[in-house]
Amino acid sequence: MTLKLYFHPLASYCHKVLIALYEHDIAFEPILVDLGDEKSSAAFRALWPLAKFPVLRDEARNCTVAESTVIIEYLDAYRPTAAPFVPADGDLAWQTRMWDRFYDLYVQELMQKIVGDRLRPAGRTDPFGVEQAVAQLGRSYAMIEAWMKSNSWAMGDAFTLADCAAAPALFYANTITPLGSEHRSTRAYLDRLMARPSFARVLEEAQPYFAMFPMERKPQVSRLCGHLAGRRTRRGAAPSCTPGSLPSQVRRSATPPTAAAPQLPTGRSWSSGCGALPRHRWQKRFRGKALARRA
Ligand SMILES: N[C@@H](CCC(=O)N[C@@H](CS)C(=O)NCC(=O)O)C(=O)O
Repeated sequence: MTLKLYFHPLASYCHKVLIALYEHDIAFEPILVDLGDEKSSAAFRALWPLAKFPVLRDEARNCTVAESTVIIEYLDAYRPTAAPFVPADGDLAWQTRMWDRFYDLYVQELMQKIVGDRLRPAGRTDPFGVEQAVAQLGRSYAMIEAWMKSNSWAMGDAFTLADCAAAPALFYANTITPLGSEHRSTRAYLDRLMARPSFARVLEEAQPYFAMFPMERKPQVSRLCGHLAGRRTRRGAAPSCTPGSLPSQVRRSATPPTAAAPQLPTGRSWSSGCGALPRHRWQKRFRGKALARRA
């Protein structure tokens, strides 16, 4: 096993890469990073001082690859399959990268802005920034809705890098700013994503950690399926997202969660992004330089 993935099961950018790995059954060793644990955190910082996950380590090629999009492009290059995540055709390639950027920057980052505001110390929150993020998210939803009226996946018929980005971004965004009745096609798209075996498996593995999500509304794998119960996806399969109703091929291939949900001491919470960090540590991070950098 030469690939190691440093990740956290709750982290949305990690979900993006896990989807790609599970799509093509690429073997890897999962290494759960607990930023709240000195040893785990120090080992990760030694590898990637920015301490942002996911990070892929390819021992055979002696490469450390960071950034979810870059990791997926790396998999295309060094674990090639018949269905690359970025199509070979030049026009399809730039469009795929454009939608990948769209979902990262105009769905995922906005969602993280809204969630991250919850973690700021009293008096240091950014209500105007959150208001702007919610408004921008509404514009992004409208764009997705228009596109998804006539497409199965972000790039049409093929499942690409852009869908890997869209799945966790829409899943968490829908938790905090639910898609409405005017977003029927987007909801159906999210439903298709959640029914996709690769993402269903990621969600199943993330489920033990959902209680750590720092908003009143916790992520629920079944929520969208409930709304769409009985509907058929374009692929013909009825949505099945709850772990109990996972497609059989997922149940077969799903290894037990790489690590059982760690016994987290009380007070441990979600970090600025999505990793687990004890409450006192993320409070410290917002002081002094760290606060200036992040504000
Ligand atoms: N642009 C990066 C974003 C990575 C990122 O923000 N990761 C979050 C988890 S979803 C993280 O590491 N959070 C931990 C922290 O900020 O302390 C990517 O695409 O990989």
